[in-house]
Amino acid sequence: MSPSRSKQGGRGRQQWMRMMTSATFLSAALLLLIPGIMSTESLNTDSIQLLIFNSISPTPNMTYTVDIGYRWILIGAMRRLQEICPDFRFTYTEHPRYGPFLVSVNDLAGDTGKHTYWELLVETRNGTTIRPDVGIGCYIPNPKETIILKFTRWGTFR
Ligand code: B12
Repeated sequence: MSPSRSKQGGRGRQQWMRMMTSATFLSAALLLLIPGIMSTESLNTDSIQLLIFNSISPTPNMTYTVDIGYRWILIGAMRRLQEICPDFRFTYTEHPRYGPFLVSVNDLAGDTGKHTYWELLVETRNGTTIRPDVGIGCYIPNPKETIILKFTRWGTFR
């Protein structure tokens, strides 16, 4: 093999190595990007509505729309809404057995002394309104549902 040919062969190998290194870096970068691109949040196109309704004193209703991810629980969607919408606020207490109990919405709080609370209702996709038998920590909204948070009074239970 002549010296010049061996030089060319060396250059070819160098080029090939450079190509391989770039390809490896490109694949690694793609692998890093894919989880971001494929995240539930960016893939989702589903949303729910939240209707805030005061049945005790006449106050304008408020309606919010929030995108939801796959099988988010309601409190998760409410937290998401609170993050992106400064108009929407809520507080809750944590019951040791039942989980989160919704106490206030947009600064209006239920009051045990006055027998007032925020009731959780859901207008389903077929138009019927249900009263879920679980709270905001357990209910999993379906896309396109309207969650109704209704400020109301309770009667006598026991
Ligand atoms: C009375 C009662 C209420 C009253 C409580 C008023 C009060 N301060 O006394 C009111 C009307 C506010 C209420 C509301 C709701 N309730 Co209720 N409630 C009951 C009931 C009938 C008795 C509770 C009780 O007094 N226990 C005796 C005391 C000594 O024990 P306690 O642990 O201290 O009781 C407290 C908790 O039960 C708490 N509480 C009551 N309801 C709920 C619901 C949730 C999700 C949480 C976290 C806490 C909680 O309030 C009680 C008083 O502080 C129970 C059923 C039962 N037989 O137990 C359902 C029950 C606890 N409620 C239930 C539900 C679903 C709700 C609602 C979500 C209904 C709705 N769709 O709006 C809402 C809560 C909405 C919110 N704001 O988060 C479910 C909870 C099931 C679950 N695993 O999530 C139960 C078990 C009834 C059922 N469907 O089977 N409730």
